[in-house]
Amino acid sequence: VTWRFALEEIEGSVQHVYANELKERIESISDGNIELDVFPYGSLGTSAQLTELTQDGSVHLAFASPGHLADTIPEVGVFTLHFVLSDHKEVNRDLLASDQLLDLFSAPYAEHNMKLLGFVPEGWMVWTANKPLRRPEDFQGLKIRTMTANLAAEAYRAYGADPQPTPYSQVYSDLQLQRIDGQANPVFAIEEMGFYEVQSTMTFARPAQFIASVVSNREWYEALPGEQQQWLDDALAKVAQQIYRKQAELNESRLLKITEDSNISLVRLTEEERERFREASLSARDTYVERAGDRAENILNTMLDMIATREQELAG
Ligand code: 6CS
Repeated sequence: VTWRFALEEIEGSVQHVYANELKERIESISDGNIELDVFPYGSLGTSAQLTELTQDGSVHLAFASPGHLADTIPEVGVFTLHFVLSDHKEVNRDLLASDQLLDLFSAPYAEHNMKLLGFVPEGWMVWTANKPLRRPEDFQGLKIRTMTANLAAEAYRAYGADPQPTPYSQVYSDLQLQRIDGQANPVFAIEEMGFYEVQSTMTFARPAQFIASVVSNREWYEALPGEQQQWLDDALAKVAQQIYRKQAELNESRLLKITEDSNISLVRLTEEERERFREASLSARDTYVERAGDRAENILNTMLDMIATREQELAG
């Protein structure tokens, strides 16, 4: 049999590394009886189209980014909000790997015919533009590209920006043609998509991590023979551990490449500067709760509690 796995990123990306690790494990444990075909971004359509292909079973496994998926599953919009995650690596890692978090989202995904298999952190979002973005005021009127879901725009609307929802594949040309002024993505993506070639400044504010969800078609997953489902679950758990380290390495090495290849300026915000963004970001939480409803409110509050509890444990 063949399992089809669709990515929202190109070859060499974090998602591609993840998919190749999964492929190796599945093909080896099944003695080659299962073949895992990986489709990098560009082969099957936009992120929103990949989600549709997963829902109708044309692809079995896929990545789905909250910033695109929130039009279908508003609850995942929580990952587009700023300053929700901790400044402590361990806290975020434990949160994203926890069954408690997966459980919170399993019903919303299942209602849309998807089985949520895991969350994959891919690194801090870094802002690029043709100027430094040190204060919320610097976003005033800025045409910042956001992922395509309505909710994804709200974090930037809170800073006074003029968000431009845009599919991933169109970002480079829109920057080049100056139809947009800036965008946000982890470092590895800024490098492999070439965004640094058409922007003057990278601003490091650590507002949010880029977090992707790994999903499968629900009926496909449920109909898998028991042994195959176990293989998949085991392989996913192992790859989840590997990818955490790999994404950190990739983000580091790609930053070196960017600075070697270009004269882009790197701006790192101070804690005081970050604090002003944090305050300005809070109104977007209200918008999220208003639009996404009670279940979303519970998700946000539970996440904030989990983070605070873990931070206290670490401090004490
Ligand atoms: O910005 C985006 O749309 C995309 N960014 C990354 C790093 N992965 C997939 C996502 O669709």
